[in-house]
Order: sequence, then structure tokens, then C-alpha cells
Amino acid sequence: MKFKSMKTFLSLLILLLANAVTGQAVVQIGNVEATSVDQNVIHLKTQNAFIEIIPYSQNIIRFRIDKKPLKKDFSYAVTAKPESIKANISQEGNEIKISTASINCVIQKKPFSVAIYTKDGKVINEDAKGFTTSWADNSVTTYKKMQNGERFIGLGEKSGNLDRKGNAYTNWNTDAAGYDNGTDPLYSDVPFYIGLHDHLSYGIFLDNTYQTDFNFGASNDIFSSFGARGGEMNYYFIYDNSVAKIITDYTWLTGRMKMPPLWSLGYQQSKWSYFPDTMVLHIAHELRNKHFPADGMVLDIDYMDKYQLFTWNKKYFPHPHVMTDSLRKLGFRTTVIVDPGIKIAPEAPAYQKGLKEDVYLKYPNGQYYSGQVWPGWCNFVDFTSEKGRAYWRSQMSFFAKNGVSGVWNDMNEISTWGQRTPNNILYNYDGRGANNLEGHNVYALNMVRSSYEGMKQITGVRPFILSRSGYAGLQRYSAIWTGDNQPNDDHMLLGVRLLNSMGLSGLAFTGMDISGFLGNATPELFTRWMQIGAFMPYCRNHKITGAKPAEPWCYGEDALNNSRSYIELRYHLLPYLYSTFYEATQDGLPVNRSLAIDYTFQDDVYKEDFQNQYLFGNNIMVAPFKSTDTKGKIYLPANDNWYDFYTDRKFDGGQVIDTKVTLDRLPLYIKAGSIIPMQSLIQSTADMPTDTLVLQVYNDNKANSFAYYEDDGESYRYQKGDDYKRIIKFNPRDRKIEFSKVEGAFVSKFKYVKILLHGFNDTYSEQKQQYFSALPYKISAENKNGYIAVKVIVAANAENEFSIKY
Ligand code: NBV
Repeated sequence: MKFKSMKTFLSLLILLLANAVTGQAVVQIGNVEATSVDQNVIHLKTQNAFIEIIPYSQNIIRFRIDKKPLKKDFSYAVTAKPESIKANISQEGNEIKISTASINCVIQKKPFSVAIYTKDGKVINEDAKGFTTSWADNSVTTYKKMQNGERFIGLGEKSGNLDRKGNAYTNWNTDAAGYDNGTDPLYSDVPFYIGLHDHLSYGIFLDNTYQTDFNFGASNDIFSSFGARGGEMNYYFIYDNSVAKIITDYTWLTGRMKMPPLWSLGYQQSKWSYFPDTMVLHIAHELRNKHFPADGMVLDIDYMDKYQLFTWNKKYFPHPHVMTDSLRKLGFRTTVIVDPGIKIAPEAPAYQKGLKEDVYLKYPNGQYYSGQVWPGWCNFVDFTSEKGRAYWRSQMSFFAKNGVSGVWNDMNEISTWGQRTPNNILYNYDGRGANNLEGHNVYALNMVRSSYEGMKQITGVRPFILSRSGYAGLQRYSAIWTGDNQPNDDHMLLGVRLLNSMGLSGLAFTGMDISGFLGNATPELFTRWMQIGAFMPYCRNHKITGAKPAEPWCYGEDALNNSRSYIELRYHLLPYLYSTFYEATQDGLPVNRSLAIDYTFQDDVYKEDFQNQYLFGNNIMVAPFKSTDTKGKIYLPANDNWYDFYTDRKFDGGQVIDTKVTLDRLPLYIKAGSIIPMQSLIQSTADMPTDTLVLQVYNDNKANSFAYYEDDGESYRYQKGDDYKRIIKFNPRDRKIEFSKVEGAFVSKFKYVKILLHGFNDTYSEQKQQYFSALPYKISAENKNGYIAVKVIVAANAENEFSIKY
């Protein structure tokens, strides 16, 4: 429907006058007065609002609501266009019905309110009676009825419990150094959560870059609500039949990560700061001398000349390229920190270029916004303008030409001394113009977008980008870490929950500073944190300046040995981890998976004792404990069975077990039926493992499969088919391990596959090994530590499908 402009104008005027006259403190959305449908989009005019309802896919409906006529559509987060589906739209009396293949949405007209049902009539989500959507001044809020037993999970980097029921949160990207379990907001925001009740799950993504507020029944038991302090109510309702599918739908909307460079999955050594260059090389050598596998050295702010961006401190780093080359020869890649503030130094070429290209944020009177950070007074690139991003992209050549492979984006909330960026800063907002209230939350997203695109363009290979702050969609460009955490056990476990929550919110590549940034850890805490760190997507040990040395050998022999064996395990698991990252690029599922993803309606998952447990990929369950714990309880989720990783003892799922906790072991459980690909130990991903891929297969009576993935680990050729994909199936019914035909042109680095069978001993005697028949492949079998090992000699590209009978 097109509103005639005069009519629109008049209704708006009447509305404004009415509110002014009655002095209404809260403006309700009111009754629907006009309805029309234009190419699958439903346009409504209520007494007080303009509405568009857009069926986005069979599972997603978008709602746009504003007091003013809706502006031209724009989003930094959403990259998907509505699918061309045919929704069924009908009107009867006071109701408008929109049905897609998976949901029925019913709009009441008096007053406007929304209810969404499954196809068999169960309520998934509905506006709270008498509340629906309303405005308090410029803040808009939508109120949803609190369903019986409803839980809420996700919402990105939020402290607190896995189940967010009873709490309220706000999104305003903040430098929250030293935050605690109750601190809110933190560094980044993803205004997307998942609601769960009655075996139904749905997602709500509020795409609004103003400060947004979420209330999951805090001080009330009538509603959950979400809202923004400006702009339009713009939310996507997602329904699907599992949490995993909702994450896939959400990342369909906001994009998925690209394959990371393989080296970025190795261990990274960081400190504020390693200098001079000889120190950086010394640490790298020490890691090698101590046989501590590692792939990255990270340079913090002291590599710069007086913290001035795009400079090197000539005294400490006279020949940066020589240093990065030497590191590369040792199997290390270099990551450097960048801050968004560029020192006001008229003589500095990078600053001058920024002036010339007019890239800095300004006040309305044209004066540059300046704030104080490390280098003193700085101007800040407006990353929401194309020219700002172009400037930054070209500046990335400064790093690329010096052999840097990773760019770590710090302080990008924006954080300045004094913390607050003034509200009257103007952002270009890609030509639309915005003040700080609207621009602040997407500053970091656009910064890392430019870092990513610049490094990619200049080097032609996959860059590693790390960010502290961000907004929905960050996963397209960058990994994220949880900022300045504290060196204590509670913080370590809080960090685990933060990563799990970010994983529920589309961010697959996450990490936290191992051992706690803000001070010294005990050897025990260091050990436990390193072990958990081995099971985090981004594995970096980082420490504040002034703290005691924190490299793995600084906490004594036991700590060194107990942490090294877990980093070694991570390197053994790289084929598994890399394939898991591939899954993230395909369906958006995170690497660290809260148990709420697969075991959504099992109450134990949300109990305080168990809420930190997670799956690393699809098959390995990690049970994090404090460094001081000597015993504990572990929940083994129902619907699956579990193997103790260390003993191969099999447990039925659906029970709580008691466990002894010691510092040499991080409790790990393998899902029965799993196939876990592993490789020989290497000290860096620059080294080649041996030519045998080991498949650890854990017996079960349920079939299972693993999507194995390989590519060259650094280029974008995989996007053109130069990759290696093969589905490996465990088929207990036919007693077979089945290998699908290889897809892709890449030649695997493994020539042989060796299969280790766990939990088969009771059923299959040694004699029965003669049934392993996979001719023309040659098989040899050995008995080792209670599991059967089968070596299958497979030519590197035995491309066709084959199976091995056991
Ligand atoms: O660049 C110094 C630090 C860095 O080590 C840390 O990881 C960031 O979160 N950076 C914050 C600035 C510190 C401000 C006190």
C-alpha cells in the first residue's frame, strides 16, 4: 500500500499533536486502520505506527514498526535478502493470517498484536496481552508473553547464567576491563536470543544499532521484552525445530565465517608487550626448545613508536620484516595490535593521509572529534563511511609488507580515556548519517570489516582478524576475545559461559585470555586454564604488562607438562578442529557448543553445576572444573552414550556421575558413535604431520557420520573447489566404516587411514578381525591398550567410495 504523502503527513501530525496534548508517557501502537499487501509484504497503518511484515523465509518473519513512515531499508548485520517464498496471506474480521510452510502468524488488529503458531496450532510466541509494542519517548519496546517454563539463552557476550530467565541486559559496547559475573554491558553486542518452552524453540534478532534492552522476566513474570532507545522496532522472528537449526537460520541472515588460516588454530603466545624483536624471537625459540607446540607470536602496543599507529618503534624493531621472516622460519606467524585512534600528528604520513581523505569522525560543526588514548590526543576513522574503510584497507599494506599475518583490533568500542564518546559525534553510516547513539555499536564491526578486507585484498591469503568489540554479523570478518578478564577460577568458568553464549549467537571463532589478563595466576589455575584453552576456538595466552612472566614454563615443571600435553592433544586434533570450523562456515554452528544446543530440553543442562559443560565440535564433551576442585559431578546428557576419554569406559547418558578431579586431567567425554580424525604430533601447522590420518571410532548401536574437510589452510582456492570433502560413516548395523566419494580437487596430505576402534572388544574378538575386508586395500591389525587398531592402507586419493567391514 502506498500512503499518499499528504495523508501520511496529516496522520503523523495528528499523532504528534495527540501525544503532545494528552502528554502520554507511553504511546501504544493502537488499532490497525489500514492494511495492504504488496508483493508478499504486508503494510499496516495503526493509530500510532507504520508497520511492515515481511515473510523472509519459510522459518523467518521480519517485523518493522515505527512511529514515522519507515525509512529505506538498511542493515550492517543482515546480508540475506528475503527468499521468494509464497506466503499465504488472508484477512478475516479482526485477523490477518500469514502462513508459510513452517509457521502460522496471526495478527490481531484491535489492537495490533502478533502471535506465532506451529502448523499444528501450538503457540510459539505471542505479544503480551495489553502490552504489544509501545514507545516511551524515543525508546521502543515489544513485550512478549512469558510462556510456562520459558528459558532464554544466547544474547552474545553476556555474563551470568546459561539460562537468562529473570535477568535484564543492555547492549552498549563498553570497555569493561576487570568485569565480573554480573557486569553488563561488556565489549560486544549481538541482540539475538533463543527462547525455549514446551519443546519449542525460536529466535529473536533485534536489528537495531542503538542501545538495546532485553528483559527476560526481570522483576516481572508476565513478559519478556526487547527494545531500543531509538530507531525502529526491527526484529526477525525465527522458528525452527532445533536450536542448531535456529543458529543456522540466524547465520543465514547475518552471514557466516570464512575458513580461518590453519595457523590461527594453533597455540598463540601473547603479552603486553614482547619487545624488542630479540625478545620476541627468544620466546619463540623457547617454545620450540621446550617442545611446546605453537603457531603465533602476538605483538601488543609497544611495537609502535610512542603508540602511534602505522609505525614501528625503530629502536626495538629496526627490521620488522627480518623478525617476521625469522619467526616464519621457526613456524610462527605474527599478529599485531591496532587501535582505532590515530595520533593527531600533522607530520605523520598516516595521519596526514587520513586528513586528506577526510576520514575522521566529526562534530556537527565540522570539527574533528578527538579523544585521548595511548598516543595522546587522537582522531578516529569513521569506519561507517566507505572512504574511511578504503583508507583503512589501504593502510593494511603497512602490516602486510612487514610480513604480519594477523591484525588484532583493540579498544574499538570506542574506548578512550574517560570512556564516553559524545552523543553529538556524526557517523556517515553509509550515507544515511547517524549520531553516536546510532553509530557507536557498529563502529567495531566496520573496523574489523576494513581490516579483514584490506588484509585479504593486499595479501591474497586468509588473514587472521581478532576483535574486542562488535555487533551481529562480526563472524563474517573476525574472531573475538572476551577482553580484560581476571586471573581467578570463577572468571575462567565465566569465560567458558561467555564463549558458549557467543557460540549460540553466531560467533564461532572465540577465545579468552588464558590464565586471566589482569594479574598473576597460580600454577594450578594456569594449568587448568591452558587445558580448557586447548578446547577453545582461539587459543591464546595473554597477560597484562607488569604481571609476572606468564609463558608456559614460568609456573614450574608440573604446570608446563600438564598444559603442554593438552596443547599437544589440540595439535593431534587439528583435522577434527579444522573440519569443525568448516562446519561453521557452512551452517554457522559454533566450535564450542553449549549443551543447550543438542540437549535443549534436559533440565540438568541449565543447573549451576553443569551449565559450563560444552561440546568441542560435535563429539568431545568438556567438563571444566576449577583449579581448586578435587572432586565434582558431571552430567552425561541423555539420548547419547559417553566414553571416558582416558579409560574408554562407557557410560549410559542421562545420568550424573561423580568424578575425581586432578590437575593432570581435564575431564573429557566422547559421544558414543563418534568418528574423530587425528594426526601425528607437530610443533607448528607449518610442519607436515605423518602421512597417516587416524580415525578414532567409538562404538555405539546408533549410526553416525563425520564430515571430514581439508584444504591448503591458507588460500581462498577452497572457494573454487580446491578442497577435500568426504563423509565418513559409522554403520553399526552393517558393521562398516563407510567412506563417501571425495568431493573437491584438493589432494589430501594423508596417504593412509588408520582406524582405532574403541569399545568394540566385548563384541568382537580378535578372531573376528578377519572380517575386516576392504580389498583392494591392505589391512593390518594390532591390539593396543584395549582397543583394536586397524591400519588401512589407502592410496592418498582413493577417491571413490569404499567401506571397511569390521
Ligand atoms: O594494548 C594493551 C591492552 C591489551 O593488552 C588488552 O588485551 C586489551 O584488552 N589493551 C586492552 C589496552 C589496555 C588499556 C588499559
